[in-house]
Amino acid sequence: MRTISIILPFFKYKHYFKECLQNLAQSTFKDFELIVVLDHPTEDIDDLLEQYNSVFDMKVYALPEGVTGVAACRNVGIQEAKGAYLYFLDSDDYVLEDTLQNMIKAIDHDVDMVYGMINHTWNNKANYLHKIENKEVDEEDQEEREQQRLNRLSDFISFSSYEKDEQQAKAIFYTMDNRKGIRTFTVLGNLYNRDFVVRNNLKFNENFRYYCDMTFMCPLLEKLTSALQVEEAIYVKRKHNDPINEPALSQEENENRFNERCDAVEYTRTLLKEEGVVRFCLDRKIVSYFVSQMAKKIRRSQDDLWRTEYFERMAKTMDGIRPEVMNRYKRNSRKMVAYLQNRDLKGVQSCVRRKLGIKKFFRIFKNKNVLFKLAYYHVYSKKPIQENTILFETFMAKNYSDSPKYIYEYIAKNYPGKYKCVWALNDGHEVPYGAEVVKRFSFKYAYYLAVSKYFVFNVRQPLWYRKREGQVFVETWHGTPLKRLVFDQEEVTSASPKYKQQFYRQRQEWDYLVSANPFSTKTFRSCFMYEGKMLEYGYPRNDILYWPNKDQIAKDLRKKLGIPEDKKTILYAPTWRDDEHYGKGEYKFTLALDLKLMMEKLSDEYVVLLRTHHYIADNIDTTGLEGFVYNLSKYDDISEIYLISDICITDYSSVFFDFANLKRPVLFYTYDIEKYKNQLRGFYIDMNTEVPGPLLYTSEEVVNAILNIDQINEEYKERYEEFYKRFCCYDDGNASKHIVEEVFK
Ligand code: C2G
Repeated sequence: MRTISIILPFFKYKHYFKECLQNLAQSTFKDFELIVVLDHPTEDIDDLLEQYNSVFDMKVYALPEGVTGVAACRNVGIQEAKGAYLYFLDSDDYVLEDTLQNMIKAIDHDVDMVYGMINHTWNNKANYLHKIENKEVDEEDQEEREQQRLNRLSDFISFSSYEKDEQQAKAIFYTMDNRKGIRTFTVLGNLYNRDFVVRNNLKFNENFRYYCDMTFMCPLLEKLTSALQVEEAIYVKRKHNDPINEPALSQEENENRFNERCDAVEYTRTLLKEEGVVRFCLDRKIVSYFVSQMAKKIRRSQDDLWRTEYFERMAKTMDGIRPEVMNRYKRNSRKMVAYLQNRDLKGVQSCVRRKLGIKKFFRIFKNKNVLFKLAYYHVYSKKPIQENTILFETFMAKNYSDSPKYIYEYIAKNYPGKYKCVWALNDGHEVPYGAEVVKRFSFKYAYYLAVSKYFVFNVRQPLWYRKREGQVFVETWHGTPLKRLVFDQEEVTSASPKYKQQFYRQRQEWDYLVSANPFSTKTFRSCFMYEGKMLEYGYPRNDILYWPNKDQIAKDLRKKLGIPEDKKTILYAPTWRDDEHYGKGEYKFTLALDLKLMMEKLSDEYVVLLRTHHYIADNIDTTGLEGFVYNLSKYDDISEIYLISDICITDYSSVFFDFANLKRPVLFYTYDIEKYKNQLRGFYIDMNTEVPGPLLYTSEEVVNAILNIDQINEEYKERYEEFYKRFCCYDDGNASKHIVEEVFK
C-alpha cells in the first residue's frame, strides 16, 4: 500500500497541469499513487499523461457523461484511493520538493489529519521561489501577522474550549478560521487519514460547483479526534493572472454563484451539530462575507439583484446563524445583520454608508493623496467637458518625449490657438509652444482628466480614471513589441498580478491605438485584446528621423551635449528586467557592458552615449570614463539621440525598431537572452534570425563587432533590408499629421 494517494482533478488549462506534474515529479517523497480524474477536458492531454505514466504510479479515471465538477472528481479519487493518506491537489497549483516529505516525517502517531500551510502566488515555481528568496515577502510584516494570528488563536481556543480540546481547536482555527475569508475555505494543503475519511463516510456534495469544500471539510473537522500541524509543508495555490481568458473556479463569473454560496452553507449546517464550534465558524464566515463584501455590493453595485433577490436570499441564510456568533462583531456590523434579518434594506444601507464613510475618512487621514481622487469623482467629473482641451502624457509624466510630443508639436505649429494643450510632467519643466504643465496625480491633473475632451498618452491611463461620455482617448503606446505583452504573457512578474484584468478594462477606454507597422497591428490586437480603431501611419516619434533639417538638429544637439566633433558615437540603450526591482516602477540595472574595455579599444574613434530605460532607478557610475561615456539617461527624447548615434547597441528594447529607420548599424548585446526569453518574457520574433544585427554575448564580442562594423553591415545587409520593409514601412515623417487629421477632424 502506498503512503499517500494524491487526488488530482483535471478540467482545463493544460499548461498549468503540466507545471503541476513537473513539480510533483521533483518531490523528494515518492511513495504515492497519483489519481488523475478527468472532468471532460477539451484539450488534448494524452501526451502529458503518457509522459508521466512512467514517472508516477498513476491511475487515470474519467467522469461519466452527465457528471461534472471538482466535487465529483474528488469523490472518485476517494473511492479509488488505496493509500494510507489522501492529499487533494488542484491541477493549476503545485507542491514544493519537500512538502509531502515534511508531512510524512512529522507523523509519529496515528492522526486523522495533518495540516500544512497554503501560500498564494500568481506565478510559476521559479518565479515564486525567486520572490521568496528576494524577500519580496516582507519579513517584518510576516512577523506581525504571525503575532496577530497567535493572538487570535489564543482568543479562539479560550472561546471554543467548551467543546474541543486545544489541539483540535487549533486545527479548526488553522483550517477554517485563519484562512482568509470564506473564499479560501479549502481542503487543499492537508493530509487526511483515509481510514478516518471512509469510516465517517466523508464526501463532497456534487451539487456545488464552487463551494463543495465546506461540505467535506466541516463534518470532517467536527469528527476529528487528532490532528498535527506541519508549517513547513507548503501547498502553493496559484491565482490566475488572466481571469478574462483563463479564470480559475474562484474567478469564474456565474450568476448562480451567490445562491450556491448560500445553499452550500445551509446544506453544510445540516451535517453539523447545532451548538458545535464548527457550526460557529461556518456561521461566522458567512457573517464576515456579508458585512465585508456583500454589503458593499448592496450599496454600490449597478446590478439591482444585490438589493432584491440576493438580499432576500442572504437574509434567509442569515436567519439561521447561531446568536452567539454576533457577540464578537462590532456594533455597526451587529446592527447591519439585525437589519438584514428584519429585511430592512434601508437600515442595511445606512450601516454600510457609515462603515464605508469611516473607512474613507481613515484613508484620507493616512494618505492625503486620495483627496485629489475624491475631487475628481465628486467635483471635477460633474463639470462640463472642455471641447478644445487636450491632455498629453508620456511615460507617467517622466519626460517630454515620444509620440505625444510630436503630435503636440504638430498641433501647436499647425493649429495655433485652436486647442488648449496641457502636459503632465512631474518635474514641472516648461515645454515649447506654451502648453500648461501640471504634475501627475495632483488636483490640476485630476481636473484635466475629468474635463479634457482629448487625451494623448503613450502609457496606460491611471487606474482611477473613468472615461466620460464624449471624451476621446488616443493611446500611442511606446514601441513595436519584441517582448511579449499582457495577454500573450504567461507570467506577470513585475506588474500587479491583476495587470491583465486591469488592462482589459483600460483598453476598452481607448478610442484609437497607434501602430507603427502591420506587425504591431496584429500583435496589439492579440496582446491587448484590442478591438477598436487602429491608426496605422507609423510612429509620430519617428517623424523627426525623416525631417529635412534632421542633420542640422543633430549638429546642434552634439554641440549642446559637448560631444567632440571628430568622434563617432555608439548609443547603448538597454531595457529593464522584470525580476530586478526595488519597488513599484523602480528597477535595478547592473551594467554588464565593460565600458573600460570599450574605452581602451575604441576611444580613438568613438564615444559612448549611455541611455538607461526610464524605469531604471540606478545611476550608472561612469567615474574614470569621462570624455568617453556620456550619460544621457535623463535626456528627454531618445528620438533626438538617435539622430546623433552612428551605431545602436541594445538588448531587448524596442529602440531598434525605431532606430532602423535611419538604416544605421544595430548590435544586440544579449548576455542574458536565455533567461529573458524563457523565464521573464519571451519574444514575438526570433532574435536569432529576424533582427537586423548580430547577437553578442560578451563585451569582447561587442568591441570586435564595432571594430569590424563594415563587415557586419555587409553581412546583415539583406536581413536589414527585409527588416526595414517589414517594420519601418509606415514611417515617412508624416505620422503626426495623419493622426491629427484623423482624430481632431
Ligand atoms: N527607451 C529609452 N531608453 C532606453 C530604453 C527605452 O528611451 N534605454 C524608450 C524608447 O522609446 C523605447 C521605449 O522607451 O521604445 C520602450 O522601451 P522598451 O525598452 O522597449 O521597454 P518597455 O517600456 O517595456 O516597452 O511594445 C513595446 C513594449 O511595451 C516595451
